[in-house]
Amino acid sequence: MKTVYNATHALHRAVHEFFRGEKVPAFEKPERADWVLAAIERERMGDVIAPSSHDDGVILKVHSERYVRFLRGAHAEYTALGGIGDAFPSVWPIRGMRADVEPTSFAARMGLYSFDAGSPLTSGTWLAARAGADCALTGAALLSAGEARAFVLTRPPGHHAGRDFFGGYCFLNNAAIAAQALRDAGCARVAILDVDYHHGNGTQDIFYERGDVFFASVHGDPRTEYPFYLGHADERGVGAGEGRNLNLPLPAGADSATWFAALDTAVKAITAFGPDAIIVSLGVDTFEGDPISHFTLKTTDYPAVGHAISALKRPTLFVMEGGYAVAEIGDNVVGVLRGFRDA
Ligand code: Q9C
Ligand code: ZN
Repeated sequence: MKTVYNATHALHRAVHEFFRGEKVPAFEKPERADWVLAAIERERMGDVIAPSSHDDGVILKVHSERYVRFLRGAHAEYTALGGIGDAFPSVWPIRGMRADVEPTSFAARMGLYSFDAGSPLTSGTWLAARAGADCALTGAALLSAGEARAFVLTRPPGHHAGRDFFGGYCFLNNAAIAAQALRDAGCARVAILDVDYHHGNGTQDIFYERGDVFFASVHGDPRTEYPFYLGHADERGVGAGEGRNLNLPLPAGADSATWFAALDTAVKAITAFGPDAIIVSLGVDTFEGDPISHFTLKTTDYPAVGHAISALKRPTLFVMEGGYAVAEIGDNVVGVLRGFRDA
């Protein structure tokens, strides 16, 4: 299985985030990808390749033009205004306020295009995220060229980024970009299976009204878990997308058997949809030792995740999302990929 690796990921290196009233070292850090790459090489999972360059065409089908324009120049704009270090939003257009008028103020645009204050925007965020989109597009091209599987190893992650907002450490939605590329390359139906601990609200947002991309997610119940305001079981899609969105929220603390039963439900629903290709939003923050999440999977459980996904019997692109237990992240990710490959 080839790995498309974003070698420029470390350009995105947030210093702090806010946690329980304190500034703490950012959880989403470069070491995450370094450790996954080390495990890929140690376990001889296959060639590690660089992405090829793609224009913005597919990106602009899943993200709005004004959002992409903002993101590309945001940190330089912040610095020119005297901003120091990483940029954070501080004001948001909540219900009843105007999101259609793009303000001139930089602070106001930071809030317009984000939904939390936990995703520092750094000097290298755009370059790293844009290279990640190239990795997603390269991964999709591998599947279109006949590969049965591939892995996109990038950060920052993507599944919380919606059509015109960032948050949850995510800026460009790599899984959504890959799904759109596969559609454009001739797949009539694509399914996205999101196994990250957190609901993939951005991916759901992008495809909620579309019938051609099925989104299924197993995640912590948003009543208590981030991203809180989306991910409930009654969100089933609208219009052409009706019935094409499946949320399987589980209580924080859910055990492995419960989690695997939900995964099985998602796999059955995707099988019924009949996709031509699968994108897996692969977060391993379901791990028992994850510092910000509350499921209880063990390292020895991860091969069974890959095995369960292989039952879909479709070309499959794994895209790196969350997972913050750095010492174990490599074994957990490679476990999934090995379980899939050896099925
Ligand atoms: N300060 C992904 O896993 N903050 N994003 C949680 C810790 C948001 C996670 C509280 C977590 C986002 C891709
Ligand atoms: Zn997550």
